[in-house]
Amino acid sequence: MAPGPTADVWYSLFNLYTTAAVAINILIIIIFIYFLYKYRGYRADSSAGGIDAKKLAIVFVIVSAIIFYSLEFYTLNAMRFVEEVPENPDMVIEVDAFQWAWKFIYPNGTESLGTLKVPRGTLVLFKVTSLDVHHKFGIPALKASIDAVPGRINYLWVRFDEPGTYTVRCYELCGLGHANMMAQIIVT
Ligand SMILES: [Cu+2]
Repeated sequence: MAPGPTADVWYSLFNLYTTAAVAINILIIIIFIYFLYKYRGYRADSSAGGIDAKKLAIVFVIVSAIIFYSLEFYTLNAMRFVEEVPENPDMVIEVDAFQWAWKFIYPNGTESLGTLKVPRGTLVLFKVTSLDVHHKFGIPALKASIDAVPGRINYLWVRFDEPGTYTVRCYELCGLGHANMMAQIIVT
C-alpha cells in the first residue's frame, strides 16, 4: 500500500499506463502473427484478400483516439486531484527553504529546523516559500513536490497514512549544499 493518497494516485496511473501498453502490445503482436500466417504466399502487389483498408484505417484511428483520450482523462484527473488545494486542511505548516536547509513553522508559531512531527492521517497543507534562491520541496515517498520560490507562496497538500520517518529532499539544484538539503518528517 502506498503511504498516502498523492502516491496512490500516481501509482494507479502508472499501473493504468503499464496495463494499457502491455495489452496493446500483445494485441498488435497477435494481429501481426495472424496476418503473417493468413497472407503467407501473397505477393506484395496483390489485393489484401478482401479487407477494406480504408474501413480498417478508420477503425484504428477511432480506437486509438478512444484509448489516448481515456488515458489523457485519467492523467488530467490525477493532476487535478494532486494540485487542488484543500479548503479545510487539518494542519497548515509553513516551510521556509534556504541554502541549505528547511525550516518548518507550526500553526502555533513554533519553529523547527529540519524536523517536522505530524500525526498519521492528518491532512497537511504546506505553504512553501524560499528565503534565497529557487528550491523545490519534495517528499519522495509520497510522490509529492512543489517549487520553493522567493517572494511566492506555493501550496502542497499531503496525507501520511503510514507512521514512520519520511525524508524531505530538495528537487532543485540550488548550490553547493543541494545534495544534503534534507529534512525529516516524523509521522506518529
Ligand atoms: Cu535547495
